[in-house]
Amino acid sequence: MASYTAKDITVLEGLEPVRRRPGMYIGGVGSAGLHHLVWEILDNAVDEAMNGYASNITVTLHDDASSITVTDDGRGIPIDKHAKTKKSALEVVFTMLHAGAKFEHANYKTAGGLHGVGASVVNALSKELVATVKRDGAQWEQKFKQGAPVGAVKKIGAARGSGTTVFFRPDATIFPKIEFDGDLIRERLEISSYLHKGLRITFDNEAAGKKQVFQHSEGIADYLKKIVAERTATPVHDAAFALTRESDGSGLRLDVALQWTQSTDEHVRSYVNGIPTGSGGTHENGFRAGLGKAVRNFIETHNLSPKGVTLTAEDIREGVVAVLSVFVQEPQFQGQTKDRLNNPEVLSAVDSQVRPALEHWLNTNISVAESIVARIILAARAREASRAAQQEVARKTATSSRLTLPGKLSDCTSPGRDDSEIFIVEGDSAGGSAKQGRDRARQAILPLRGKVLNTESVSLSKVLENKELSDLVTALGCGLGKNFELSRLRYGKVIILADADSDGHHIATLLMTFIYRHMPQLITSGRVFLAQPPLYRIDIGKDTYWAIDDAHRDRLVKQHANGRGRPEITRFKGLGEMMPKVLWETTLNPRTRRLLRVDIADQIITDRIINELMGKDPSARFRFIMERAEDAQELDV
Ligand code: 0RA
Repeated sequence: MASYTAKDITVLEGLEPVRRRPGMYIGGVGSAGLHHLVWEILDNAVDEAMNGYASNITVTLHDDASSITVTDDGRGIPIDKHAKTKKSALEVVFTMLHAGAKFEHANYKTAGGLHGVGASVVNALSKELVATVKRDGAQWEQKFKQGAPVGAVKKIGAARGSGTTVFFRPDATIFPKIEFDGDLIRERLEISSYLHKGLRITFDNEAAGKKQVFQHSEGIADYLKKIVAERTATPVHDAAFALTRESDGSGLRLDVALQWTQSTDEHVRSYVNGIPTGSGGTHENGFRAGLGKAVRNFIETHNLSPKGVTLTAEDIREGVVAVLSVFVQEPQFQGQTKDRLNNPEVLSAVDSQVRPALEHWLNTNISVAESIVARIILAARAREASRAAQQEVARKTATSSRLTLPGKLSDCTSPGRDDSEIFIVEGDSAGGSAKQGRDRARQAILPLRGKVLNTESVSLSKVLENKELSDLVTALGCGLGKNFELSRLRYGKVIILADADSDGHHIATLLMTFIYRHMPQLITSGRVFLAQPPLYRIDIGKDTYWAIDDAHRDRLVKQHANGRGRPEITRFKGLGEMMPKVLWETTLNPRTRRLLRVDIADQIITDRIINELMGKDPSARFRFIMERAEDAQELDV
């Protein structure tokens, strides 16, 4: 079907079901559901761009942060009358559920999962919606309230060019809280501008008084650059591998950008029809398969296989940073959050595009390819070395457990794991106070001396060479990296106890970074905590109070000092200054202390923030993580 007319629309049903059960259509009426409305309208505009008709999109978040306008310069939604219903196509699009399903089949829909239910759902859930269309020299407008037209479409004047503008204000009788999140919208628009090369997207955030334009001539290759820079990963080669394939026989469109870096993990961001697929799926699997085969073929044909070590698929992909974007005509999503692609045909389609293209690229960039192969062989050797070290530790632990534990660990005496704790303490003198003040049965103390290695951009073998960190790994007993096993963890809680000053914050950050990078399961299983030692002692009359920071101190003084004389305030220089008994009462005793649980709210965001912050002001980094920790704060009594 070359072009569309109103007769192609199949009318299905009205909008009552949407207002009756909004959750069925947008997932819920909370913040995520509210933002679905924006994605719906945006997707329609992006579809128009993706199919080659629009090149500019503007999204305006209005002053009140509770209404949105999306404008595109596409063909404009048709306003001609539908033969059967005698309604304009525009009205049908906005008032009939699923109307639009029959739009040109050869086109791609951005939508997947919950998306794609269209403009009519947004209309149904809006207090007011105004659609404006420019076509054929005129401007047309139709208004709606709670999904029902307020009059027919009418001509409101002459116009040049073409396009569609949709203004909507969500209905407060449906959504308990209507406040759009400018940052969330901005992030989505920015990613869209990378996935749709050249598309110019303007975000006019009136609510924040800020206007931004996103446009990237190199598309996901630009996105890859940004990710590599954010992760402060050192590239193994300068120019990235990039592959763009317009629709093949099966209708698959594919866009890949890929670079090897010195980082020790693999980082793939994948998208299907512009929607992030956080749980991967067949497109990612096809990509990995093609990548692996291309590299193996290259290594074999050039006789580069290493002696004494076998390359695994993980070795080949270590340090890879990649963006994969595919457009599939009928995507099927699965998984709890519907963010995994399930179309089986996509696996072989992506594999068979990536493999020859990458192999060809390697063969035409021989010196680059050789550095990549060297990088891969190094990964394999490091893996072998760390496995050997790990086995050695495991073997010793199995035979004579006490002997192999680090000498400076003061272990707890009770064998029960779940109610035992290990405190990682900065410095020997603090370690001494903690050792005397602790509950010997349940609390172990591991003092760390001096600076912990910044592990952000360091290989696993370097990590294991660092005495402080290898002692920590041995004391925890659960291994790290690919050899991590939570069941071997020797304690129920892992508690970082650092001074309340900026040096202490720095050390705590380095430790958290280490744990996050090399044993993230410790954090995701909720076993890592920050102790909160006091920074001030406040004596007022006969009473003593402890404050963890300046604000806390001021609060306590205000609360307790009136009319009781001058409060006496002592600032601790470090944990080592504190009497063991005081340390017990304020920081160690499970009945009186407060712990902050370290939590990862969002993997990608945390990942990026850690990368961005490492190497800058240490206290700032830590504060952030403290705030994160406080987000998920739990009183641990
Ligand atoms: C189908 C046909 C035509 C335009 C559109 C859909 C269209 C829909 C939206 C939604 C937001 N912006 C849009 N822009 C265009 C026009 C077909 C023709 O003119 O031949």
